[in-house]
Amino acid sequence: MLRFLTSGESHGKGMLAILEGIPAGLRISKEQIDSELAARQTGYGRGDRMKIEHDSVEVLSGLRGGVTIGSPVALLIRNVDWENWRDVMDPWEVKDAARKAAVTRPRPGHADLAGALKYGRTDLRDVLERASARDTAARVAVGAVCKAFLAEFGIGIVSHVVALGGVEADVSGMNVERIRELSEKSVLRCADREAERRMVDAIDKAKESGDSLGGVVQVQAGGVPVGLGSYSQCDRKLDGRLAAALMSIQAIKGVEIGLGFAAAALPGSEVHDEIMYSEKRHFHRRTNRAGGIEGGVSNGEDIVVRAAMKPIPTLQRPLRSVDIVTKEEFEASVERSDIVAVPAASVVAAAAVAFVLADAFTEKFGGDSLEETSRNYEQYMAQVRNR
Ligand code: EPS
Repeated sequence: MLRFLTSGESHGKGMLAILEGIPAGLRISKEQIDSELAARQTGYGRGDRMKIEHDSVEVLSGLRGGVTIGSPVALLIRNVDWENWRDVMDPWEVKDAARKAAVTRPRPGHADLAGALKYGRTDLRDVLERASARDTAARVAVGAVCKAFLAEFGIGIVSHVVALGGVEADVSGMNVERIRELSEKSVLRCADREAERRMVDAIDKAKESGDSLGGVVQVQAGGVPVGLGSYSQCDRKLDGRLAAALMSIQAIKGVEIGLGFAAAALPGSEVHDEIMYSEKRHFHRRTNRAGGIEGGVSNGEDIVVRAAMKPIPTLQRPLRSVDIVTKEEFEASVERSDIVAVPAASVVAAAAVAFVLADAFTEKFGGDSLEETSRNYEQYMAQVRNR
């Protein structure tokens, strides 16, 4: 079983992740992790911070010669912006001027107020630095290792933007490879060129009016064996674990699996997937409305999940708020911010899905070395094929 922790403040020295439980013997390249980190930084509508950062991983432990050795994998992404924030963020000494410039106006939609009350802080920076979506860089690094692990077993993950600012993409009739190819070339990680154009217009309009936009991302995982997760306990259900992982990404407000909310309005005959059998494809489904999961267990079809992201709460045209010291009404602080981070969220969502699948995979097949995991996997797959 896998677990990970992350640490780091947005303008501190860097973001750190420790991932434990990846079997020994997995080959990983720095380029694999860095290309995922770079993908997370792209996307039309991001703010100036992304011009400062060039995320790149430094591995502190767990690898020798590009191969995992079974010990915790520690992944560090340094914050370039730290140099500009030393006086404010130094762990030992914060300059007086920085103290005087304490943030006391909580921004609606952020963790600012609830966090300050919970942790007893008066400078909201103590809250917003950790609550920041900068942390998703660490989650993406973890996801990149998990993707490399899953790829050993033929599991591939693709993610893309399916809606932004109310504009919906149409990817019907496109296979996963086509979606991957088109979305990777898109400035919004969207496979529908026409929709992408209208999304860019919506972002330009939002920028002009000092507003921000949200959207929906979709993640699809192919090659997932039947039997990951379990119906036997609520905390082992694969759909519940995916939903928790996706909902924990900053600004995600809803998760759907397969038909999701649409299923609630349809008759059962249009929701469930009929079971078929052929020598070549073995047990399979005519449709995949369940999104590859039934009873909390993967059923061998592609896993399809979507996550809805709210518009970024930091607005250039700020909302009203109350100063936590003076209790006076103000317009919330204007911090430098993105207008849209939905394309980035699609990369983070894929990383979250990769972690959950890798966790469920190691839980099912065990193994301290890749060789042992592979042996267990092959035996199980042979057992399934013989049914
Ligand atoms: C974020 C605010 C912005 C974003 C940041 C998340 O950063 P800053 O306050 O430095 O301008 O750019 O995202 C990242 C730094 C990142 O790497 O994704 C926030 O408040 O959550």
